[in-house]
Amino acid sequence: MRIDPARDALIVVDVQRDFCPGGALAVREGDEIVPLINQVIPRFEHLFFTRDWHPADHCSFSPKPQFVDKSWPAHCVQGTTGAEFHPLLLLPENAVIISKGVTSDKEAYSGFDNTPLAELLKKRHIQRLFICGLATDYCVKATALDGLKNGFTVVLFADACRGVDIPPGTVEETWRELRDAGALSCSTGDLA
Ligand code: VGL
Ligand code: ZN
Repeated sequence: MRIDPARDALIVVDVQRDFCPGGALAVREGDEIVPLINQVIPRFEHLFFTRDWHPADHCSFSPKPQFVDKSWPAHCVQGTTGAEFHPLLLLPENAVIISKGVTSDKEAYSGFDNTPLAELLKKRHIQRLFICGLATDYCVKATALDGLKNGFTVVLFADACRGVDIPPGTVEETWRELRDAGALSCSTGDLA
């Protein structure tokens, strides 16, 4: 897989403390993807880091979160430690941070949902998106599907994604859905 730095963008989805082990909505092995992402970051000129950035009374929060019904423990509350990017994640100066889910009454899994992401990518004449991050079955999936809907070629760094996987099998099903929708996948080690 050869990167064209002028036409390719890297989108790192929600690699935040709350989605990593020890966090409020921890994804199993969520932190294991950080060194893999750090390895590919220098290959890209166009870098976008999405973050879940919820108000404290966000509509997805529940004191009895069920997960399967998309009710969650409070997570990634604006300005809190849990909302910070993983401390070891490289964040180059030229990276663009895309905040989503920023109003109480609206859920937003996709990095394109009520953000300037599509407009920024089009302004930069980006054609292909490389996507990785957390969680495979929610925000990575929604971002990848919206990328396809917006006309981009989408390639997932499969080894640099981890999912919630409740119930078990959800992540596997997600990969099928992404493939059926036209997304491609590769490994971070495949970059020439
Ligand atoms: C996410 C559940 C709730 C994600 C965000 O980043 O995939 N999942 N909020
Ligand atoms: Zn959220």
